[in-house]
Amino acid sequence: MDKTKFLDLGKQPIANRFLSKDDFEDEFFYHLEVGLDQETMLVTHMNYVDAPMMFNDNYAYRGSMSTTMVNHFSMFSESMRSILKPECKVLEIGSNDGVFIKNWNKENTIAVEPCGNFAKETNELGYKTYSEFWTAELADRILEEHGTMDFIFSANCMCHIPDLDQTFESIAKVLDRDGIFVFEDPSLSQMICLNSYDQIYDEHPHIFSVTALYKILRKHGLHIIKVENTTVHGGSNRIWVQGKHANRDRTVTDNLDAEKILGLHDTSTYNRFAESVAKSKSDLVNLLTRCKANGSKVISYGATSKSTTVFNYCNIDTNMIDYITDTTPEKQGLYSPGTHIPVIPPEEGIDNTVNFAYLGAWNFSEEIKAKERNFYGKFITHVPTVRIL
Ligand code: DWN
Repeated sequence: MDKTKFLDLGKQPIANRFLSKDDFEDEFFYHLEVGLDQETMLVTHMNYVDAPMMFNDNYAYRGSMSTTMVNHFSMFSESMRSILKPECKVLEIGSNDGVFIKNWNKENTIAVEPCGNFAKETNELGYKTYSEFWTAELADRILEEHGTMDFIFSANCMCHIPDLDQTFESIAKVLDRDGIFVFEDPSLSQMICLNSYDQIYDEHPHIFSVTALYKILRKHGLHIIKVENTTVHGGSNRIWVQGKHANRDRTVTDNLDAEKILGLHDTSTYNRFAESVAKSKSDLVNLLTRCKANGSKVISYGATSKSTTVFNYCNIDTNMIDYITDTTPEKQGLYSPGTHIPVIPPEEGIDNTVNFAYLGAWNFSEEIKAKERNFYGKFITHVPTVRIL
């Protein structure tokens, strides 16, 4: 890959590794630099963090912690069942805590999840779950044990895998000739439009455009037949793929054209984005500094991988943010990666002493605002601009 660097997000930790005080001294950091692959137009890290450093038996991110995502996967499953035969064979790659496969029957559904703590949960639910990374060897084993798959699904996983060629080549092998492969990941267009640079962290080695995926998938005999632009996770694209030449609907050309108009083919777009990111940093630090100077209590809502990127890039620690609230048991009682802000349950941290809450989980702002309608303070966000809501 011939990559041209356009963004430097500085020294970053493992975004989802929440720590106890004893872990601070040996914490791992890497230099997060982002570039553009000149051949495929893929936006990707200049260097990748080794997968086992991020995905292991203590993985903290639990997909079912938001009703938004539970409903999102439930509605999508219902729509898929209406077009698939009842006995269709389903494979999910990156099944996390089962938030998607729980909508499918156990007999015809298998899953791949390298994080052992979650693979254990879905195996105990009765879903055959391979607790491994998706590789060509695993694909061959699945093909041998289960035959080809009618429906392969992957949410917030494909953009987590550095080697897309091996990944898509292996998927093409396991996908039935009449099968459908659907995956969804954050949209590069949305990141550029929302200035949501916090979509970039160790677990996201790539931020996908349809343009780049079209070029990469085609090398492996996979063809995009539909693109759905969804609002989840700060704006994602759901990509529908078939292994044979099939009639593609107009959403494919619409998205390819929209990306060209947005300037995703033009390196100056990425240089302007980097300038916007630098401005976002100074605006956020200035706002939080003013809040603290006025004696306000400022917290963060949602201990996200995204806010790990923001807090480490902007050097935001307990000097500006008193603590972070989060509903995930695996994160509570620990400290955030890199800048070591304590994480506590919302029921302990959201009260009338709080003047401002930075939206670490801004992608769930509607759900959060509905949940916290009695919140006395005000929310702060950085997307698309730094401001008090
Ligand atoms: O790609 C990924 C996405 C899907 O999830 C993973 N690599 C890592 C992770 O990224 P994230 O941590 O930025 O994701 P979320 O879904 O924005 O994280 C939301 C966090 O906020 C969770 O820890 C749960 C928490 N939360 C909360 O405390 N109160 C969420 C809601 C909706 C709430 O009301």
